[in-house]
Amino acid sequence: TDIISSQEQTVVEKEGYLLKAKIADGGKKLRKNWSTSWIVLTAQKIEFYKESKQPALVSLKPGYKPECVDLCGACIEWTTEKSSRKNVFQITTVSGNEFLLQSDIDFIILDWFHAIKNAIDRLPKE
Ligand code: I3P
Repeated sequence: TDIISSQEQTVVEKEGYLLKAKIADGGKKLRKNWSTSWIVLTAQKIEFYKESKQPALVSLKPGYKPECVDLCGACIEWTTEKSSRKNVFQITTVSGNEFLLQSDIDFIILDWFHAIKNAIDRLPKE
């Protein structure tokens, strides 16, 4: 079904650290800058938190907002062309934001790929 309850929207499906590089914002190319990010996946979105040994505390700081990625209509695909690193996939949002995510550890990046792909596939396309 297309109807996602408000409870489902806030349930964390997966969270953990990955390397992240944002390579486009609203269709405009950005200089690639890899950094470790704490990533939180819920039914409709991904939140990227700045690296911290205590991500939960960072998120409690007044005014701190993670970068939020709307997965509705987004695309996810493996890429070997956009990085010299192994195990890289790209998420492209409807708004033209592009993110690369990477882990050297095969099962970690595979789990993330499938979790995000499943979330996208469950959502309405726009
Ligand atoms: C970039 C940096 C990135 C690299 C990128 C370089 O240089 O070394 O790590 O991407 O390659 O341009 P700078 O720090 O000077 O911006 P990968 O690690 O993903 O290969 P690219 O230009 O081929 O994307």
